[in-house]
Amino acid sequence: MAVEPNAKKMKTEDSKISPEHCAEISSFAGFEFCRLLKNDMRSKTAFIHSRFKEKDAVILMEKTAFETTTVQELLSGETELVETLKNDIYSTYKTFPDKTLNGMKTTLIYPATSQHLVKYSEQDFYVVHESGEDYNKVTLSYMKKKALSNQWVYNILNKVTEADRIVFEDPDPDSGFILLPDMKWDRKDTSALYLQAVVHRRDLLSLRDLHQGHLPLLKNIAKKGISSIGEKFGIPASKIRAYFHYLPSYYHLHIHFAHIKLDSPGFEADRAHLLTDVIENIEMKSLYYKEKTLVYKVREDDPLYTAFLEHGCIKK
Ligand code: G7M
Repeated sequence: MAVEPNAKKMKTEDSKISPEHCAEISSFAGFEFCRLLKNDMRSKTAFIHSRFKEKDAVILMEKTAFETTTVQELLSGETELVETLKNDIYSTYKTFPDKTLNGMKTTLIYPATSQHLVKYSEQDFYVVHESGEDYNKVTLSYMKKKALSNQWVYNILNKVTEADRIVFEDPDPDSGFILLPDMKWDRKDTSALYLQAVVHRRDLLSLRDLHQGHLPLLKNIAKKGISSIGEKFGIPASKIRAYFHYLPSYYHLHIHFAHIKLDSPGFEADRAHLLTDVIENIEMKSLYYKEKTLVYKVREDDPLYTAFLEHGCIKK
């Protein structure tokens, strides 16, 4: 794993890199297979529980989309074809291109916590109708107790990691943010562009915390996020959707910016809230997101599901 050269010099509590992340990993030597957590046929991703140096790891291996620039190279004598069917003018083949044209994307989470193992396992989901009161009584304490670490967010904000990937920054402590590629984007195909704007301020956990006092922040992100995507990638506002997730996976306010062509993960009706809608809703009613019943799905093995069940928010 590559680490920023000055990473180890950073001393502040919220800008550290764990020692495990300082090691370069260039193969799976030493990784032990534990079990397949999930095999997602749609995204062609395998989620694997592994052990490395006596600690848990989660590995996401994803078959990636073709690159327009290298497709031509596939049609060469180096590409081996093994016939699997032939009928009249139709035939199918297992295809084995050169390894440089056949890479997969791997995401490694190491050391992984039990929450990561839960997050990436196959599970049943249930629909929750979370009122403002449910949020205060149930969700908020869950967020505080069970939150995944925001360390990676603070590393970005402190320029400890991913500094070379920043697309745009407004450093203002109240209305500023950093716009950078989401870890899910390979940064090659701009029609699959997927960025996120991470706000500098640290007091906002999610959409639920927003009110009219945050309109300058939201409008600033909407305006500068879109204009910097136009300048850097030549993509117009009409091709971009900007949205929050509710619930998000990390409780530090961030907004997703995705190309309209991207079949974005988490763009379902029970997860995505468009930035423009959020701005308008707050303009009409400052406490809109404090009071609104928000509908989303929770996993059966998530402690939030049990908490909601006990609180009577889930109809079985
Ligand atoms: O669901 P939620 O709105 O919380 O989305 C969080 C997003 O953060 C996901 O789309 C992740 O792919 C992205 N993400 C997670 N991590 C740990 C990182 C990271 O270390 N760097 C970047 N650039 N994105 C990340």
